[in-house]
Amino acid sequence: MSSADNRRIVREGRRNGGGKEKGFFQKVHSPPSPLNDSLEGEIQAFLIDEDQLHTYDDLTKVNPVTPSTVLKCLQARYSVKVFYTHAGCTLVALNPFQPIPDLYTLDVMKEYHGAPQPQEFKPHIFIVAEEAYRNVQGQLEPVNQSLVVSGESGAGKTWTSRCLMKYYATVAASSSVVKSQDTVERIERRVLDSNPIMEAFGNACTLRNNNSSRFGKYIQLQLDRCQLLVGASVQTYLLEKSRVACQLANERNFHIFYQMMKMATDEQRKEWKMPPGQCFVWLPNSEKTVEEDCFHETVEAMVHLGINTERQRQIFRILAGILQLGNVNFYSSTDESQPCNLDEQSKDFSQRAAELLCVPAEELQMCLRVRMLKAGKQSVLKPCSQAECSMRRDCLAKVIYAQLFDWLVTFINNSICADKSTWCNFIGVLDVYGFECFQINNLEQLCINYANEKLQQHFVSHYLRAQQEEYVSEGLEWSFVKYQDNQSCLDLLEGSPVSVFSLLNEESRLNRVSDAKTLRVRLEKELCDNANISWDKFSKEPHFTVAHYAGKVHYQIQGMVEKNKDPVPPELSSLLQKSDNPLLHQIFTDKETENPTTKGLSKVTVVSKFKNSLESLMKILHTTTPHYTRCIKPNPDCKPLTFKKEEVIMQLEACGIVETIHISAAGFPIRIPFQSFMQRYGLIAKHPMFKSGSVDAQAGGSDVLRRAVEKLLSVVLQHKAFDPSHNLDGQKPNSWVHCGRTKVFLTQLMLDLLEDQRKKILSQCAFTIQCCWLKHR
Ligand code: AD9
Ligand code: MG
Repeated sequence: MSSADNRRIVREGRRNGGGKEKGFFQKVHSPPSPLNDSLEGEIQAFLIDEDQLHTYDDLTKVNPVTPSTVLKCLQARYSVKVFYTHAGCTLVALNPFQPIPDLYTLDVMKEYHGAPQPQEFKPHIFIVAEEAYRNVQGQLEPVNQSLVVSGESGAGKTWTSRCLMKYYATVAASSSVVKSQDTVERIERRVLDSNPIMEAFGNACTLRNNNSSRFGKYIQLQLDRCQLLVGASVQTYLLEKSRVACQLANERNFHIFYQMMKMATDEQRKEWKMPPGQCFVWLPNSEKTVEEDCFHETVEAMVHLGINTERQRQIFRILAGILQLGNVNFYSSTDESQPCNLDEQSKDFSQRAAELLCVPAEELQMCLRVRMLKAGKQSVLKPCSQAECSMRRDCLAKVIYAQLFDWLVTFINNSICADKSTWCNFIGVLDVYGFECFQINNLEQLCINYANEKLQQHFVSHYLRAQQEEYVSEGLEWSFVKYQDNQSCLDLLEGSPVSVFSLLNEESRLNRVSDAKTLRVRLEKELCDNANISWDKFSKEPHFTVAHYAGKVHYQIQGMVEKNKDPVPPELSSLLQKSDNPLLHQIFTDKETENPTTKGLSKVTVVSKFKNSLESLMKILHTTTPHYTRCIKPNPDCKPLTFKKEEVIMQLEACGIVETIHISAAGFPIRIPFQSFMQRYGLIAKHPMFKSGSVDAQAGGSDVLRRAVEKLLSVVLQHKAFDPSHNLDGQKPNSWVHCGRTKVFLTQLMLDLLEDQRKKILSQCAFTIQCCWLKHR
């Protein structure tokens, strides 16, 4: 347990709903039923009233807790348009796939924010938001919070993240304004406006989701001493830049290109060299209309963030230049010593690309077709094959786009980040790409699924394992609830000394023409002991299969090493540095200055960079109090209000929701170290009501402290906290509270009781002081 954990009351989750419902609060030690049980059969044996299923707002109240009973309950709620349900420490959010009026209005926000006990309201993402917000102040010391939103592609993570940001921008709105060259904006406006920009540049229409995030994002909302929002910072993870130059059938490029194409004025079209009717190879499926094709919203957000008109012009010219590049084709020359040819059309497109990117046209054509080889001090020019030319063209587009995206993120950060002296705590919102399993998966999916494994591990280790291990180490009677640990999958992917990543990196560093078969053989030979990897012996393509926590994924090996090296030919970098487009010039010059040794050719592999950035993220997450929201996609076709049992149960199973419910239902969500407990509640012991009690609030030494805590608790419980209206429902007090070796473990109900009492005593004291003061005046 980290030291941060010892400083605070650890709210492992929301209130333990099971504790309130008579007859439902019980320790459930039986392991969850296997998935392949007959669903209908189990549902027959359901012990709770089926007509009332939709009223169960916490799955810990369901009895028995099995995948099928949980499923049935969620389905009943979905059918009456109830989309949020608590599952102990986790909030389950079902995607309605249609706007729900009145669910996220300003009034609803105010209601949850203003409520003394928002947990008593209907489950909602705003409860999670509010709990994190109140937790920042903590009962002892302020603690940073993280809202971890997970789920598969299209489940609703980005939507949920936006709701959370809107909530804080509303309830924590400060009056601070930020100025930049041309604009003065309120900070909340700017923070919210970072979304449409990042989504325009980083999201795309995929087979799973019309607005799929193709990058990961962790946004820290910075709060000042008064808990007002004074700024934010964004960290992004691995943009899927390959999409710029290659889109799967029925998928699209990033939204921003379609926004430009569809919404440009005649004047802009002229400037961007996009005559009406012009087809661009890199803009497939442009006839498809999605809500996100909203150019003016992107431009408006740019203005609010302080991107002035000239900068916008530079950005759009770069993007238009990329599109022109995609229409350039190469044809092998009959004479191998000569560079590939361009037909007339391709010459035109490369000419336009050069004009838009503000680089010399001749030089651009040369860089795409001829490679410079260094032999000692001499340089030799070597014509590239047709395939190599296409690769260089794609590489140029990808590197420009990725650098432009990074520049935008840096700009956004400069525009919204508060000065360190003005904020003291943060609430982080994590929205990463969901688990992906396509017919063909490559390095991109390997990284995305690895990120999801890391998050699942964070959840498992923070909640499922840590909570149970702590019960045992603190001497509580506890039977372990089994859960699926994904450590061996992570060992396979990132472990040492040998793992998929280490072998991939070794192959990438060896400067030889990458051979998929060699990597395939090495993986099989060196990782055969790990049960999470397998191979289909009859497959023609070299591949490997990983058993992820969320399912098996087949990864194609062809091209993986090259993608991992992600080389940028130095000729291309130097060409871009010469650009007369000030933005392009700046981003490539800055890049070179940052990393002078690599001379434009990044030596750090993609997986190493990604692994490092995820490790930093995990470190941050471990220092914060996490709140988990599991988004569920109720059907694969994104159809409104359609609930497919098979689809949902797979997701519930994959994220271990049943185990979570078992542990939450039987556990004590709040733990407080003895010392902190006495500091906060010791004053209750001094109340005249406890005349007989000689509890020493300042007691020291762990045994003495423990006895003091026990005594305090027993008197509080004996007096039912002085208030006969506190109905204990005949429950034994020890189902509310347990003293461990170093900490007190409480249900939410017990904490509420203590808090009520403390408040009463404090107000009595204030009243007495006021009376004395008036008397002596
Ligand atoms: V991915 O991993 O980025 O591909 P997400 O982020 O999980 O995915 P997203 O938030 O983009 O999914 O949600 C997909 C679509 O579902 C949205 O575009 C909305 O049309 C729809 N959605 C999601 N949540 C809600 C909601 N609470 N109410 C209404 C919703 N519609
Ligand atoms: Mg998303």
